[in-house]
Amino acid sequence: MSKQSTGKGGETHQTATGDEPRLTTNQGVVVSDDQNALTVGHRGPQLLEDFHLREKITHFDHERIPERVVHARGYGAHGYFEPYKSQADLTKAAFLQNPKERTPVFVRFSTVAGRAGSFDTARDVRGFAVKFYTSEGNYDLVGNNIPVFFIQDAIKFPDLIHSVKPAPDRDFPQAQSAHDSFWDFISLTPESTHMMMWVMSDRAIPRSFRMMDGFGVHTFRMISTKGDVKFVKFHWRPKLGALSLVWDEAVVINGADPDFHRRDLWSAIERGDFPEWELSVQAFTEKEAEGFDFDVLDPTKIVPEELVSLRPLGRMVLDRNVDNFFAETEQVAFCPSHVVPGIDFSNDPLLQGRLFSYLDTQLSRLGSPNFHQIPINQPKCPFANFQRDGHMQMAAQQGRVANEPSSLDDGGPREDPKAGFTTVPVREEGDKLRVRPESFADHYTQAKLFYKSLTPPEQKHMIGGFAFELGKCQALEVRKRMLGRLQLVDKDLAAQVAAKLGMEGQAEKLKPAVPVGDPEPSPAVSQYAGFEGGIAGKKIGLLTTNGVDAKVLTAVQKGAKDAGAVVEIIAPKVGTIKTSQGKEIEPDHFLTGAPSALFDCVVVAPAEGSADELLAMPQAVDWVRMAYAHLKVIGVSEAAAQLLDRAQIEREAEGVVMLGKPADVANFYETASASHRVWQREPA
Ligand code: HDD
Repeated sequence: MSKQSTGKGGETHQTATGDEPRLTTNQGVVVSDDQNALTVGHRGPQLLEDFHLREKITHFDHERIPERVVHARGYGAHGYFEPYKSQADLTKAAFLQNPKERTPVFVRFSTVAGRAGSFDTARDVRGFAVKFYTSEGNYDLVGNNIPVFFIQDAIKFPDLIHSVKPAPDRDFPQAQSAHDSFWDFISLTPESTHMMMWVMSDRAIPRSFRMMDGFGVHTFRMISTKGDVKFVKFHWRPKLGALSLVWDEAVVINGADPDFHRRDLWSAIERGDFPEWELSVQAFTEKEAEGFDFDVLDPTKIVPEELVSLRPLGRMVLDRNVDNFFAETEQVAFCPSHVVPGIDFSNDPLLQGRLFSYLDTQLSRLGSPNFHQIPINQPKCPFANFQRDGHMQMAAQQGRVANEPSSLDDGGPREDPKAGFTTVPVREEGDKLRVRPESFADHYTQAKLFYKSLTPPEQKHMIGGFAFELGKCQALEVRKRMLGRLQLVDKDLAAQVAAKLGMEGQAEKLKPAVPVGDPEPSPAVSQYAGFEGGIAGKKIGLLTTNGVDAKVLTAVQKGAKDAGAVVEIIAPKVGTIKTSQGKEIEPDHFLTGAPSALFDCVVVAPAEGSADELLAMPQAVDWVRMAYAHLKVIGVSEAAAQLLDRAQIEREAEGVVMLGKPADVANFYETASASHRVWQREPA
């Protein structure tokens, strides 16, 4: 028996009413039926002449472009930069002159190793790339959240990245460095030692993009309006402070919300809580640099802030989410070679290699030398030259002349020696050589400086980081070599990592190329040494049940609002609940969908008499237990005290605040503000 279809797309058919634009092909032809392909009869073969079907499917087939070879997973937002005052004595860059002039920016944060579909809270360096659309052309400051790098010469970049990426035969592990080829490469590359201290520290598991430092890493140059030249190092510092997750929390979040960081940034901007950073530089002369006991051209070195202090230049605010992720965040093309008059490069060999690599990568990724015409990449100032044609040329340039000099077309663009970009005329001479400067040879002194400058909890986390990663590295000789490197940094650090690996006394004996110094600590590199308190930008999870005490709820919400934080409500089940005063509220989460790892501090306050409902749920006990293990401040109403008992947490434990009455909520906030986490609770 033959079946008959309606031929009209059934219930999904939504035809135009006249108010909305009509659905058309890319040629503008109105489509009459977008539900069914053109067939012969009701159940017959499809026809090649169905141009709408072919156009639609062909476009779909080509929707993906090659993802970035590194920094594939990222998230971006728009905003602005404004200088505090004119910085003319340091740089003539137009965007740093007028405090009344806002320069639009686009920022993309990223992880390095994972693919575009990997997860957000992997242990990894974070990219921090800023495009300033200045009145003198686009300036890209393409940095990271860590101020040093793994290697000193760009020629090693492909090896570094191949070592961290999934093994080519089996295509795992994904988005992580805890595996043999990475640690083998690192242990054979002593210059990476300083960077590895940072990557094994809390810096590699940031709490939020909004709570991350950024660094230009290399030494650049700035040129003042008078022509004076200085070396500079760029620093971004977040208003909310540079804060991190604890490792186990990061692991849980990867499963519970792989989009944790992008959701966090997007939501903050949507609710009008605009993240902000201060841009500073360390500025010093070439002469001063000669006096430092490290080479400022070596990207594995910081300039300690005790040596050259930060000079604040201005602030950046991110206040607008993208309209379209692909068009903007995916297609944005950053190149360290995009500089403006007043900013110039140094001879850092890593930077010099990058100046080539990024333009090349954009050509392959975006498929055309016209990638600057994509709206997100276009300068917002006028731009004109005689470059023509190429794939996806969007401009229809006019006139018969496409060259200069030319006497046939007087109106064409011409160079301007006064306003144009000029390179600092640095004198260079020497033999052509493939060498590593001897001034780059000290790989351990600054690694030691970093370790010495951390607070005890931070040191403990780093030891845990090394032990975890090396524990995943199966090659014994690699572990021994790495322990040998750590011994050169700090004997106690090496011993503690070795103890965790059960490898006491097995470190390989290694000799540094030059004697290791004994540096003074630099508290500025610690995230928590100077913690000033507060919970602005953080998230409080309130676990409750139907009938929640309206007074407690209001007190928790008010406390959060006053502190610039937000509260999310978690109920045992999906669906609306009522407060004790009968008001209906829509919880943000249901319990199994929102482990406490997603929140910075938690409150457990079930409705009067409904603690049993939570007690009956193992997830609720886990929720509290996990919050405790992740060193979070926990507020507990009397009704929920039994949950603490069930989770084997003492009521008097550090960071546990009993909420006998709504007024105790103030105490909860005071405790939560005092310290980023309850470090005293960490196991010895
Ligand atoms: Fe890189 C992307 C940062 C060294 C080659 N890099 C990329 C991004 C950031 C950085 C933030 C993502 C930009 C975006 O969001 O689109 N890279 C750094 C920093 C480095 C560094 C701070 C050292 C100080 N990179 C580096 C070297 C090379 C590259 C030495 C090559 C020789 N990087 C690339 C690239 C990428 C890239 C392959 C991939 C996608 C892209 O450029 O646009 O060209």
